[in-house]
Amino acid sequence: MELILPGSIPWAGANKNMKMRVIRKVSVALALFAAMACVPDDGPFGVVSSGGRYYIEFSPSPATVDINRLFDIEVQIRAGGAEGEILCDAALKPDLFMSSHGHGMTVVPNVIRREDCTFLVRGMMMEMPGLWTLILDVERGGKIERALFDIDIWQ
Ligand SMILES: [Cu+2]
Repeated sequence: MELILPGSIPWAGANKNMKMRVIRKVSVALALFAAMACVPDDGPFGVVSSGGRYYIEFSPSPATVDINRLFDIEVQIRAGGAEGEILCDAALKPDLFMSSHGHGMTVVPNVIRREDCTFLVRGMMMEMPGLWTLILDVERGGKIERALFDIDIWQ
């Protein structure tokens, strides 16, 4: 399986509830500025995948994610860009990783594909405050493309 690794990551959005913020790696200031410019509070947060073929977006549920508490995400995989059609022949593999500590989650989430080809990922968890990376790998046609979202979570 060929894995296409990500290049630059477009900024996804910002969560104004001050519990969790999805940020761009390069500029928190830009994220805060964009938040003032009426970016949706709880997502969806979207990026173009590493190979450029997909637009992958997610929304957390509940919108306010707490440390050490299970939450779900809804994921849509679109062809091309944010206005592209939702793909029904792609597989999703989600993960959460805390790179500064070198560990992931202590739980294994359950990936459910719905009839409308969106995904419900049940049972994700961030066990501690800090910077996490949400990894959404999309497998389609023998290739994997990756979307990364930095998530800063605090108490
Ligand atoms: Cu950690």
